[in-house]
Amino acid sequence: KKAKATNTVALSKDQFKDAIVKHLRSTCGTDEARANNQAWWKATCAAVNELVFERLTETSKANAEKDSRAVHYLSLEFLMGRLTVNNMHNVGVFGAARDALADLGKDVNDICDEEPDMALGNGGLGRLAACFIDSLATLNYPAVGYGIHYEHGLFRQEIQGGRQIERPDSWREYGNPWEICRPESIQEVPLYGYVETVFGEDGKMRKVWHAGRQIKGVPWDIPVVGYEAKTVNVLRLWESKAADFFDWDVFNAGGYIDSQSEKSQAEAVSKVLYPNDESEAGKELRLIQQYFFCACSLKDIIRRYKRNHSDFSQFSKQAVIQLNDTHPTVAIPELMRILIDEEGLVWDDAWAICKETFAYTNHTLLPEALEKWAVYLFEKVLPRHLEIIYEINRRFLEDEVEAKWPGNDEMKRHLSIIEEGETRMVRMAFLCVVTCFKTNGVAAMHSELVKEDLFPEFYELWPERFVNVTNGVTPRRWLLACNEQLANMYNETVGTDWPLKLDELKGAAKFADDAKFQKNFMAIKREKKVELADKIEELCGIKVSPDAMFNVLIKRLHEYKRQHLALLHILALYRRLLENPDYDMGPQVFIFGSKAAPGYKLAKDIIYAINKVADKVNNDPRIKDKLKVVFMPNYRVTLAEKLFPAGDVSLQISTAGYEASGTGNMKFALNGALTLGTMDGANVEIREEVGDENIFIFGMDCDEVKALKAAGYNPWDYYYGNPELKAVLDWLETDFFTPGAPGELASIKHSLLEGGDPYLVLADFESFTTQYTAVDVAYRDQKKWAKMAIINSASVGKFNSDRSIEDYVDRIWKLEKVMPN
Ligand code: 26V
Repeated sequence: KKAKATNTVALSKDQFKDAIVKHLRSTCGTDEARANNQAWWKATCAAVNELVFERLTETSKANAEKDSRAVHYLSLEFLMGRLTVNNMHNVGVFGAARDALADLGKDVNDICDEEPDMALGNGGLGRLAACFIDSLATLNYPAVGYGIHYEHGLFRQEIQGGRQIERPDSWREYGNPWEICRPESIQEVPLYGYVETVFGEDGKMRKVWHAGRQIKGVPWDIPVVGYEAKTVNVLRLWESKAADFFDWDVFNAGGYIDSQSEKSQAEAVSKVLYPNDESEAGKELRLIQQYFFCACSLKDIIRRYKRNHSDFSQFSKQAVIQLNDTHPTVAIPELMRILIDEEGLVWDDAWAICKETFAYTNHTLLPEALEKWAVYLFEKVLPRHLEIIYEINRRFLEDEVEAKWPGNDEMKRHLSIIEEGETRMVRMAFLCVVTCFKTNGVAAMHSELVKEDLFPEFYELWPERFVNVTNGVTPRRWLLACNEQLANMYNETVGTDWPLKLDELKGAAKFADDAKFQKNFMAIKREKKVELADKIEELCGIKVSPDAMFNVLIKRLHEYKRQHLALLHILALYRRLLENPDYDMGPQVFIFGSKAAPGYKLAKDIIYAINKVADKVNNDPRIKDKLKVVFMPNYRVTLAEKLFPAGDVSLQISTAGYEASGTGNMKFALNGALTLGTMDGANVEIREEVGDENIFIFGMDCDEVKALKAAGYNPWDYYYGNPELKAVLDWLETDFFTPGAPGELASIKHSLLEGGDPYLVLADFESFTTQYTAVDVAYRDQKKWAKMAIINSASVGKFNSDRSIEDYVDRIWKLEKVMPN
C-alpha cells in the first residue's frame, strides 16, 4: 500500500486515549468517572485540536512567508453543521478516536451527538460556502472565509399540532471547542453620522465621514481542516460589541444605564441570522450586519496586505474578494472609501483596484430575492457610501452606457444602479456587475439565464465578464462521513483516493450489472433505510417499512420548489387506493424535511397540510400501509446526513428556470438515489452525467415555461381538464383532513387557482404523476433499480466541490497552491 500523507495515521488508538483522558482532566476539569457525554465530547475535540492547531499555525506561517495571493470568501452565511466527525476524518484520526472511545466505554456516535449544529445559514447558499471552504483547504489554496459570528443561527423548528413553531437556536450556549477568539485582531466600525467636505492646504477637496456611532468587531476563528492535506485555513467570524471608549465616556458622565443600552444595541448586530424571508428584506439591522462584517473583513485584509507592502499597487494581485450573492456588496463602496478617503488615492486608481479585486456569484433569479436597499436608509446609515455609489453610477451611465447607447435615456433609467420611483432604491446586483471583473452563475443553465434574462444589457456591454461555475458538494462530508458503509465498499472497489478524486467512482460502474455487487449495494441502502426508519419512529412516532420505496423531498419550503406538487400527488395516490384497494402500486413512503421562513404564510400552510394529510394517511387501515407520509421536524445539516444516504428517490421538482442549481440533488445521486426531477438547475447536468435512462425527468422545460406564461397561463384549464386533479384540489377544501375545521387547507387550492399558480404546479401535475408510475414500476424491478442506482452514484464525480473550486481558480481567482511544511 502506498505511503499516505503524514497525517493519515497521526495518532494511534492508545495515544488518542491518553489525549482524551488528559483533556478530560486538564481542559474539562473532571475525570473518567464523573464526566458526562458533553465533557467527553469536549475532551475528544481538544485531543483532535492538538493536531488541528499545529497545522493551522503552519499554514498561516507558510502563507505569510510566501506572501501568496489569497481568496477572501465573503458570505453572510456558512452552514457548517457539526465539525467533530468531519475534522477527525480530515486529520485522519476517525478510526483511532472511535476505538479509543470504545476502549473507554463510550460510543463515538453518542459522544459526537453532543455537538450542536453550527446552523449559520439558511440553505443552499450557506451550505455551498461550507463545502467550498472545505475544498479550498483540501486543495491547499490560501483562503479565508469571512462571515458573522451569529449568537443564534437559523431557528429551531418545532411542530405543534402540525404547525411550525420557531424557537431560538443557541449553538454556543455551553461553549464551542472549535472556535478561537482573536482579540489581537479586533476592528472598529463606524456607522451613521454625516459627511463633511474639507479643502486641504493644497486646495484639494477631501471627504470626511463623521460617524455618529462606533461598534467593534471581535474575530472568532474556526479552523477549516483540509482532507489529508496539510492546510488548515480559517473561517473568521465577526462578533459585534460596544466600542470600549464609547462605553466609558457615557459611564463616566454618570450614564450607566445609557451605556448598557448602547451595549445591547451594538451587540444586536451579530445577534441573529436573518431567515430568507421577504418580510425581513429592507431592514436596517440587516444592512448594518452587512456593512459591519464587510468593514471588519476589509480592514483585516488590508492589515495583512500592509505587512508586506507600502502602497496599493499590488493589492489586487494579492487579494481577490468573492461576493457570495449580493449580501456583501457594500464591501465595494467601502473599499473605495478606504482607498480614497483614508489612503489618499485618486478615484481612477481606487476604481481600477476595485474592478480587479471583486468577483460576484449570483444564486437566484427570483425577482423578490434580488436585493435592493432604500436610498434613504443608505443615507442614514452609510452616508459616505451612498455618495460613492452615486459617483460610480454617474460615471457608468455617462461614460459606458452613453458610449454604447448614445442619447438613450430610457436605457440609462433601465440600467441605473439607482431605481427611480416613489422610494428610490439601490440595486445591489447592478452595483456588483458594474464593478466586478467576473459574474458567475452556479449551474450551466442558470448561468445562461443570468446572461440572457437577468443582465442582458450588461452582457452586451461586457460579455467576457460572465462565466459559469457549476456547484458541487464535498464528498468527505456527503459520502465518506455520512455513509461509512458505502465509503468502505468503494474503498474495496476503486481504492481509497475517491474522496479526493471523485471521478474514480466511475470504476464501480462496470459492476452495475454484477449480481453480487448489486446485492451489496442494495444491502447498504437498506441498512441506511433501517437507520432512518428508527429515527423516524423516534422523532415522529411513525412506523415505516425499510422495504418501501423512500421518496425524499428535503429543502427550504418555497412555492417554486413545489412541495405542494408532491402533496397533490400523494393525495392522488391515496384517492386511487381508497377507490380501488387493489390499485397496483408498491409500498411507498414520502419523507419531507423543510423549514418555512417565519413570515411566509403559504409555506407554513403547506407544512401544516403535509402534517394533516400524514395524520390521515398513516392511520387509515384501508390502504394497508401501502402509503406513508412523514414530515421530519427541524431539518438541518445533521438530519440531512441521515436522509441523503437513505433516499431511493430524490425529488427535485422545481419549476424549470427557477432553481439556480440545487446541491441536494448531487448528494442524493452520490448516495445512490435516482432523481425524479425537472429540467432545472444542476438536474440538467446530472442527467448528462448519469444518462437519460438513469434519471426520471418530467414536466415543462424552461422554454416551455416561458412560452406558456407568455401565451397566458390559466390554471383553471388544468383544473377542469383533469378530474383527478380537480378532485384532490377540492378535497383540500373539505374537512376530511382537518375534522370539524373545513377550509384549513384551502389556501393551497386558492393560491393555485385564484392566485394564478405562479409556479405552474397544475400544468406539471399530470406529467409528474405519470412519471411517478414509471418510477414505481422501475423500483419493483430491484435488479434494474440497483443497476441504475449504482450508475448514479458512480457517475457524479463532476459534482465534487473540489472541481467547482478548481473552476473558480482557473476562471476567476488564479491562485497558486501553498503547501505548508
Ligand atoms: C435572500 C435573503 C433575503 C432576505 C434576508 C435573508 C436572505 C438570505 C438569503 C437569500 C437568498 C438565498 C439564495 C439561495 O440560497 N440560492 C440558492 O443557492 C444555492 C447555492 O448556489 C443553489 O443551489 C440554489 O439553487 C439556490 O436557490
